[in-house]
Amino acid sequence: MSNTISPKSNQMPVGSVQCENTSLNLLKANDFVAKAIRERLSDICVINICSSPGSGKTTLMQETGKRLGKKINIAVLVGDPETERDAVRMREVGINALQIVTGGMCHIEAK
Ligand SMILES: Nc1nc2c(ncn2[C@@H]2O[C@H](COP(=O)(O)OP(=O)(O)OP(=O)(O)O)[C@@H](O)[C@H]2O)c(=O)[nH]1
Ligand SMILES: [Mg+2]
Repeated sequence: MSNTISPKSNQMPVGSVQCENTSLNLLKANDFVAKAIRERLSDICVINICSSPGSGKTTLMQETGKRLGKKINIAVLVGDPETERDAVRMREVGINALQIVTGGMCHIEAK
């Protein structure tokens, strides 16, 4: 975070230490929830696919579904800032998919 202040601002600079602590607390809370989820899913193979927008994640899952869908149970949780389009694309090849629409957020937290 920048420490620069606009000439017209009467705000104090934002200290980097405070920001780091805030981030750490948020991450700790996320880790706590994530651990509980991992324990509940301990008998399931869970794979996190994360990459740049448009890099082929949904296509990869569609092709995986076509090739392995009849041999193993596949379910997908898909996150997107808007729309259900990716879940629809996966359902089209027979994958059970649930879309998490974040409403603008570009990441998904454990809860
Ligand atoms: N040439 C080529 N195109 C690909 C490949 N994989 C995906 N595409 C194309 O790249 C575009 C984006 O693919 P998606 O699977 O929608 O990418 P995504 O990562 O799910 O995109 P977002 O959900 O928007 O982040 C589509 O037009 C795909 O057809 C590939 O291996 N080769
Ligand atoms: Mg996609």
